[in-house]
Amino acid sequence: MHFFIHLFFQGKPNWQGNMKLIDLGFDHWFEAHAAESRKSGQDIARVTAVDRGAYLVRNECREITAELAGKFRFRTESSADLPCVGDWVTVQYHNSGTSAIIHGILPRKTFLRRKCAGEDVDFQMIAANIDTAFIVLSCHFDFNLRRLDRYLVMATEGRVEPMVLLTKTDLISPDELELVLEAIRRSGIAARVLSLSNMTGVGFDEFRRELAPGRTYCLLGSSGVGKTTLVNRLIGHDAFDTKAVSETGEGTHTTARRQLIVLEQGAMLIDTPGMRELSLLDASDGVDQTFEDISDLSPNCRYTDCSHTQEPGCAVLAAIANGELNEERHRSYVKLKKETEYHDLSYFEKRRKDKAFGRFVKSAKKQMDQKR
Ligand SMILES: Nc1nc2c(ncn2[C@@H]2O[C@H](COP(=O)(O)OP(=O)(O)OP(=O)(O)O)[C@@H](O)[C@H]2O)c(=O)[nH]1
Ligand SMILES: [Mg+2]
Ligand SMILES: [Zn+2]
Repeated sequence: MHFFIHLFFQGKPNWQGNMKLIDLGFDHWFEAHAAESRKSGQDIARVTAVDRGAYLVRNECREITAELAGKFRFRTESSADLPCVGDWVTVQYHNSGTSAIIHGILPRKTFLRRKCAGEDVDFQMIAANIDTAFIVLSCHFDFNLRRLDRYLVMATEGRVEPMVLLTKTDLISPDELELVLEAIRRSGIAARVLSLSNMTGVGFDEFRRELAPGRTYCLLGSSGVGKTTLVNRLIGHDAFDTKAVSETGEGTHTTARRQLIVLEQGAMLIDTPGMRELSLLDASDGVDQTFEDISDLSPNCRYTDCSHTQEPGCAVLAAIANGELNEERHRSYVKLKKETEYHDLSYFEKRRKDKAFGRFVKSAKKQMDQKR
């Protein structure tokens, strides 16, 4: 319960009073899908926070606590089947509208998800129904093009527009910043890039102008890059905790949970805890779309199933040889493609086995019933 009191308090500065669902991002697309999902007596709300099975949802007039209906316990095969921050859900209100039961999740227009950390091969939902994801990198300690590729794939796979946001520009010289921007351009990354300093405020207004009313944004990136500092700057005071980091940015984790806030000018923003690892699952298409320069070449390869690693007549390898394609970028592509395909195999194999086991249990039960 403490968690919620905390959130209510933090939510106050952005309190908007009466809103419409459309102000929270509920557009025609969701409206059309709600017609199919909503049963009579149910309302629509948006999930603003999740904490170990407890939820906060927001509707036209307030933010309230919510619980999952019992059926979720039996009908979830993957954690991706549970509501996450940003989801639109069907709810039933109780206690004169001060609490809710979540009955269903509306289809997700876009999503951000990764493979959960560790051995387990399952999805971890990061957020749903995000319009633009800011991939936040500190140009001081954290800048790494290969890591950026991963985030770009995650966003692209989930149909979220990615934008790169370089922070802490006060810690490097303008020339060094120019080199960083140049490296991004040379690497073939097509996403837009913004840079700013939370300390001096340079670049902040340009960033703020990107945030449009009724749209939902998400801040992604390693711990310590300044995501929450940026949120506080937008709100205008220190509503959320931030913490100083070591030179390498390691060993810190200040933000503990994902949370959707509504900014004064009407944009919605989700801050997320820094990610230590970002592994991909079911993201093969996202890899191809992110590395469009490489997938555009592949029709010219001799073999249709060319992996672009060693095959004779490979147009991609030819482009590297004649300097048209960045070799590092190609290496990143091959690595990410292999990684997602490897995880996909074990994920779908496990699902297949689970299904087969389910069928076995069912038929065994039937036989027992018949014997009785
Ligand atoms: N010099 C400099 N320091 C910054 C800037 N932005 C943030 N910081 C500092 O970086 C530290 C980490 O900032 P946070 O906002 O907590 O980082 P975060 O990305 O939210 O980290 P997690 O919540 O752990 O994911 C704090 O000490 C901030 O004051 C910046 O633009 N320049
Ligand atoms: Mg934070
Ligand atoms: Zn090829």
